[in-house]
Amino acid sequence: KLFHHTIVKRPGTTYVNGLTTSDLGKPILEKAFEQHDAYIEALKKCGTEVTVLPSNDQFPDSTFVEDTAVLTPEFAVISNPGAESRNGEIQDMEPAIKSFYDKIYYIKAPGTLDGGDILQAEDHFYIGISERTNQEGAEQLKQILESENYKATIVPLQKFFHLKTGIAYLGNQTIVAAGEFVDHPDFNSYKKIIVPQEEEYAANCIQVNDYVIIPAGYPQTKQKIEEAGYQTIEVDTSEFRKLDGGLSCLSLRF
Ligand code: CIR
Repeated sequence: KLFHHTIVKRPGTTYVNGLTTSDLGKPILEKAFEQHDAYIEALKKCGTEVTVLPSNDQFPDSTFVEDTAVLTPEFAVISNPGAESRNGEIQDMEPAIKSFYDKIYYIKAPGTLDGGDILQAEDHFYIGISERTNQEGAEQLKQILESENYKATIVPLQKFFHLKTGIAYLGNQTIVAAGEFVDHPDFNSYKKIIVPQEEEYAANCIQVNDYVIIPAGYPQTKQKIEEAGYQTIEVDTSEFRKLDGGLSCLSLRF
């Protein structure tokens, strides 16, 4: 699979007021800006053309663009974010997505869905049911995907925030799995790179063309991914982690 484009959105000055369940403290804004710059550089190094959208201070969490859409080579699905304070983010994203896609579907209320709950492994999508994505939203997406000849499996989450908080797909039938996904029956047919519990955050990594971008500071996971034959790029995401954000959340890749 080849990714040509990525979309990111600058964090704004209200970023520090975003939603979080972690107790890691307030993000340091300057550092978040620097880390975001480095993230963009990594996406460029992977060979993608990066569209950088301006920040919008009305939405503190809007740098986490992944939650606003599900993109495939053929069509886009605009999500319906499950957090009240984030729902309006889709209005900013729509024009950007329309500039790349003619065919656009929408998740509609009462269905809610965050893109962070959607994992694509070749032609098979996994749709997590979480605090943000409800059964109705998951079923709407499943129907859209099946009507476009993709496969879709709905996966209720036990503990993870989003599906992709605990799992990534690296191509070659290989997944990176942590916590509840290590022995999850839905993922048993894949080759697994297992993330040790103390490095759980590193399960949210992204394969972009010839590289796997991983968060900095998780040496065991880095080593395992390299031993599996991948080249890695480390990006420090400490200030995004403070708001429950991982590497995947910061971009849309297509
Ligand atoms: C939120 O609570 O919505 C943001 N602070 C973090 C979103 C992270 N997104 C993701 O995992 N896809």
